[in-house]
Amino acid sequence: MAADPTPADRFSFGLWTVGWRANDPFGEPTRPALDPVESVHRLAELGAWGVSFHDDDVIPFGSDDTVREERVKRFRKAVDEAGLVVPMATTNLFTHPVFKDGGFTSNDRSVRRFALRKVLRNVDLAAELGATTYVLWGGREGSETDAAKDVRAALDRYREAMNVLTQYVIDQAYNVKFAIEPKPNEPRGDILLPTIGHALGFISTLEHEHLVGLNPEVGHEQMAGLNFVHGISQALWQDKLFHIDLNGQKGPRYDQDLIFGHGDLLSAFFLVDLLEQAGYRGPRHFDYKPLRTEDVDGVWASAAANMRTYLLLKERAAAFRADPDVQEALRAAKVDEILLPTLSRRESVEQFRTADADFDPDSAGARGYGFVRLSQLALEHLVGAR
Ligand SMILES: [Mn+2]
Repeated sequence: MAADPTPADRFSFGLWTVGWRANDPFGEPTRPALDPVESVHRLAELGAWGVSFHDDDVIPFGSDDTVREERVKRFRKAVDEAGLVVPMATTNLFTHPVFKDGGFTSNDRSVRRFALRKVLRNVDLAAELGATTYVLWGGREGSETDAAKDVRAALDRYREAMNVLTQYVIDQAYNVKFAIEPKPNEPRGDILLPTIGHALGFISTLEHEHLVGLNPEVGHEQMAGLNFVHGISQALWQDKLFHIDLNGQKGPRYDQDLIFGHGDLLSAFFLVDLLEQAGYRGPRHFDYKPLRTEDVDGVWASAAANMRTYLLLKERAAAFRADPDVQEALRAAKVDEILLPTLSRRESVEQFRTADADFDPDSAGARGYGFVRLSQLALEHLVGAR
């Protein structure tokens, strides 16, 4: 069975995940606040490699410079002592009431200016702590009523913010790239840049688009009923998978933030298979919430479960790929034939149009592809039946 996690696996956690006190819209917190210093040490002991943070996770909103410096120093010392890295940082533009109509796209210009300054300040801290990815989750960028938001103008303002931020990291010579995290809804009724596809389209309009990619989250795409493996495939195909948020979700409903694999397990299997096959080198970042029913011991059990599930799926996916029966089934299903260009090299369109005179659509239409056999082989490897 899978080995224990090590820093070589590049597992990272947000401070806000294990630190979530399990307050939900209907209930109070069920757990005490965790000291970020303790979280850092516990995550390192469990085999994690990195820790990420929102500005407000480390420095309480509204802190003066003295408190800010003291908190940053304390966090940095813990990270160094624990031997962790800080691969990613992000900004909280959603908790304080000032952001109730968004940060970058609030109708109120003074709020937009405040939000952008808050991000710039934390980008400085991210660079100082060595983070190379800066995530932007615009959870409050959106609306509940289409009467209230000029979406075309809001996208102009979103783009303006991204252009300012990318120009800033260029001017400061920071080794920082931005990763947009799409989500369809929650907390806003409808969030701007709701899916991987919307975000990719938006990024293509930016001044410094090479500095902006994606941080897709399993549950966010699945909330929209979309295939996460397909979305990640396209992000990889466009060299835009800068970071990834792993968790679990059971279809289109509220954002469940379950442990990775504890939602759509078959999709998680194919996701790990894809990331490993594609040679994705970024962090395997868990953005989940320990169940509200758990005590602090349960928090650490859930952190360990995320990493163990990934490693088990990685082992199962490798066994699937190595199985001669699978390799034969892949060939029979012509899975590798899609690698061949549809037109031959130097085949002109004129030649092409008159080629294949003997092709019989009826017999091609009658042939089975054998995808069921492949799918069942994958399932059998996943459950350990092979
Ligand atoms: Mn996330």
